[in-house]
Amino acid sequence: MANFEEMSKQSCVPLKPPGLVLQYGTAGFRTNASLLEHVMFRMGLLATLRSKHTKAAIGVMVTASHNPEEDNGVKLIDPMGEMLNPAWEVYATQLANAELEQLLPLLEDIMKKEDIDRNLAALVFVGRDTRSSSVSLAQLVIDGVSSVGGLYKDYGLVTTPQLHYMVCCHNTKGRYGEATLEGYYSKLCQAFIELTKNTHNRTDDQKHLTVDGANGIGALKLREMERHLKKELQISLFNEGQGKLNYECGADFVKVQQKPPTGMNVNSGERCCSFDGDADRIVYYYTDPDGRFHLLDGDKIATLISTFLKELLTQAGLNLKIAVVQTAYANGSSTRYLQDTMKVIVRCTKTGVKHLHHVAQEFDTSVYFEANGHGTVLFSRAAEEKIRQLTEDVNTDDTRKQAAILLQHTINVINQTVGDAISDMLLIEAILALKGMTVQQWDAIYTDLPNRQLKVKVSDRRAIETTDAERRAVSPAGLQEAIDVLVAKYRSARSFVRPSGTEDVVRVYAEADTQESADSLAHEVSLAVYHLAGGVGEEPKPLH
Ligand code: NG1
Ligand code: ZN
Repeated sequence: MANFEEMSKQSCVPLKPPGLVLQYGTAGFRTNASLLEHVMFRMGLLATLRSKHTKAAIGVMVTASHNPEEDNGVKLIDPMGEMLNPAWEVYATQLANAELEQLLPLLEDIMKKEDIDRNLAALVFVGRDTRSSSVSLAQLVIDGVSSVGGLYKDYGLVTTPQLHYMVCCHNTKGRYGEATLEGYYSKLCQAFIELTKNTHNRTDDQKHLTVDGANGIGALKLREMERHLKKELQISLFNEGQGKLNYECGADFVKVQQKPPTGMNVNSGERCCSFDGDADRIVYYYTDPDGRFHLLDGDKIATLISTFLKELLTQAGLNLKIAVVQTAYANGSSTRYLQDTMKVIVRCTKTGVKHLHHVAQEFDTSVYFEANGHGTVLFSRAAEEKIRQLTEDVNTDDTRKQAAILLQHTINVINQTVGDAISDMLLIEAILALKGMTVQQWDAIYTDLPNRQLKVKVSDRRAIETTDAERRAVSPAGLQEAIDVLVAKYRSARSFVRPSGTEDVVRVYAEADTQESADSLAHEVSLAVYHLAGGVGEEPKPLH
């Protein structure tokens, strides 16, 4: 720790703004970029300790995803490319909030508790998004790593899922792929080309996709990847960075506003998609000849992918359990379709991909998606092995073998470490090509229940506590009863409230048989929250 002690004496260590308290939440630390210098340095320190503890490379990604350009944030990535272990989130919060003189004792304390050998080597992979603040903030992460003698590899501009991928590749000694951008592009694109190779008569229309890059890193990386696609996918890219990051564009804007992004030509009937600011979310959409907007969100994506996988597993004659993992925000129609028509296992978890990822790991094959478009597919080791064996089995018939080969390519096109807009896009495009399906046909698999999301400001959002995967409120007293009474007034209705993990608000979700009912229910529930959970500011106003 010699260097660190030197640095703190020389006051090179960025100071914590007085009184600032931050929490390592579902998306790591996230706030205005000007408040994050000390956090970055300290996450460099923590990543170094984590690397020594796990004897593996650890990732640190500097991004605030879909939040405004003025914000920034940081997330740590564990050895297999997964989110940071929850026990270490506690250390992250302690380090971020410690006063300077507490830092060294705190590091000593972590090393003691976790039995870390300080003489071990450490390696930290650093990546950043396109925010103007990200260059200097990523440098502070590196300074933190170096101050305690850790080694680092600076990947510069990468999407969040690309950094997760690099960490996994490195720590599996290349079994997952090569830990370079070239390695990432060639693995995913080769799998895409193999998947689409035998699709007949694909027209130029079917090969064409309009993409909204949210003016962020995803746009840059798509451009880099383009030549690997060998014209099998022809992309018209908009919002490449000439406009402001996430401003009136990107997956979050499109999902929440339920309208197309600005800065993009949306021609009637054409298949379009939007990435978010760090390219770990994707949503699809099109407009019909009447100018009506149709959104295909994470639930529609999960349905398309799980249908495809179930068909292939059946054709391959493989007896592997398939599950879809959702959150309370999943549209009720999607859950019903998956359970009743598709007959797959459906599980509901708390909001936040780490919860979905965790439950997904229980099954042979699982598709997990948040309605906002963050999600991926996981295959257990045993499932991957069975598929691989079948591709090599000389005694099996052609149908089974062909299905196994397609499953193999599907595994390779997917980024199993985390939701990945680029990888999800390639998988969706391949499925549509293989099925000869239009975006309209995909949309018609089931009809979404009209829904509405609102936010309510309260004095302390922790007043709301929930249970049953956030679908029921247990406090404050009387709130759930009030919601039950309101829901009973509408047809096919459902509503729940929960404190946001990333904003200082309570989120309200409602769905019902018509948009008017959904809007009105959401409003009535907002009022109940306002009155029973300490609302501040003006009383929520009706939408119409
Ligand atoms: P919060 O603010 O806790 O609702 C939001 C999203 C999550 C997740 C996180 C992390 C909704 C309703 N919530 O969380 O799904 O993506 O941000 O970015 O979309
Ligand atoms: Zn994101």
